[in-house]
Amino acid sequence: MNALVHIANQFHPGTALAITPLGKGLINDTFLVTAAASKFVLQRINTKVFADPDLITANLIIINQHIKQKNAARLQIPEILTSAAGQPFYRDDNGDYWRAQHFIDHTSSLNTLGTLADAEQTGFALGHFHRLLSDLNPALLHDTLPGFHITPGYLARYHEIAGQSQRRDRYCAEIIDCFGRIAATLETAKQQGLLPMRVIHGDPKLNNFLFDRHSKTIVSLIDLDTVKPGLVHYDIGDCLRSCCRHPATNAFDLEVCAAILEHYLAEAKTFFSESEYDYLYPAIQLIPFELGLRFYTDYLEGNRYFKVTEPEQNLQRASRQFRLCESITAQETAIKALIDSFR
Ligand code: ADP
Ligand code: GN1
Ligand code: MG
Repeated sequence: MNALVHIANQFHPGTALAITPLGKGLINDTFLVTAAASKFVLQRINTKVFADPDLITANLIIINQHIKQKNAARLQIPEILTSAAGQPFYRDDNGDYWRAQHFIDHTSSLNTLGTLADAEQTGFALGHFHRLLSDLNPALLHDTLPGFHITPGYLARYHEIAGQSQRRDRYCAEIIDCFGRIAATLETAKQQGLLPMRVIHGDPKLNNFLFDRHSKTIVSLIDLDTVKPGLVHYDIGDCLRSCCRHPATNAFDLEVCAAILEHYLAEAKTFFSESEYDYLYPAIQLIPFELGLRFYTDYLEGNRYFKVTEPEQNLQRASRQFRLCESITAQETAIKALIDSFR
């Protein structure tokens, strides 16, 4: 605790009253610091995952400036705090990289959707985020996590590890054998010039949207470490897989999907191309498969990437994503019809 107070003091000297863990992140460590007159968010960036956190900070500064100059922006992103040494980060004696951000007060993040109105808000907010950044040249941003969302890369890694690991789960192995054929769908379309590189969030799962407690509207999108050039399809697939999975059955909820997509596309239609519509279904199917593959490979490797509280947790997480992918596949015709109704 003393070490944390010392670190918090680098951003807000002398006044930390309480420091409590925040969120359920699987990569970084996040804390809420309560000071006498304000609150702020303190995060230790996992440098085993993000090898060069300075790149994250540089991207955040660029997108913050870009969004700020828009008159009609309906989303804010948290401001980065400067340390006593005048830097947007602090390196502690262990070499750990810490950063601090303004706390956006009177907001909540949801782990499961409450109402369809929440789903509509989520679709709108992701579409608005993409729209606000649609005129920012993605080449200006750094690649903070090379290989992120490149499914063929995860599949190749899985095959490498599966050959060496003592562990094996029959269901997961069969799903990967069956769905491995879809792994390259988005990357091939990208290489063929069918899908353009844009500025993406990278991790727009439900609990990274902040809802205003009173109006129930989304006021901010947070957890911006993976903002970088990429396909908006990674984001759409990731948002839908996190919002549409029924927690008990792992079934894909078409009604929630409809609410999100309708409101996403109402924003995104200003920049969306025909082939971007064509690849919506493949993305919705691919991203849960990809996440299942990432969780399962990490389980085989001994849980080195995603935090776990017990050794089989990444296996359970993988199974849930694979069940979701199966449910999406079973509803392919209905999902495609829904997408066509929005063109
Ligand atoms: P993690 O990588 O741990 O998911 P996040 O940046 O998503 O890190 O933060 C975890 C949680 O902390 C969020 O889900 C949200 O509830 C809260 N939070 C993070 N940053 C802010 C902020 N700037 N303002 C208000 N709440 C925040
Ligand atoms: C990781 O740490 P968190 O929960 O924000 C992961 C995402 C996964 C998510 C699954 C950089 O994000 O890709 O979708 O876990 N982030 C990274 O819960 O790998
Ligand atoms: Mg988060």
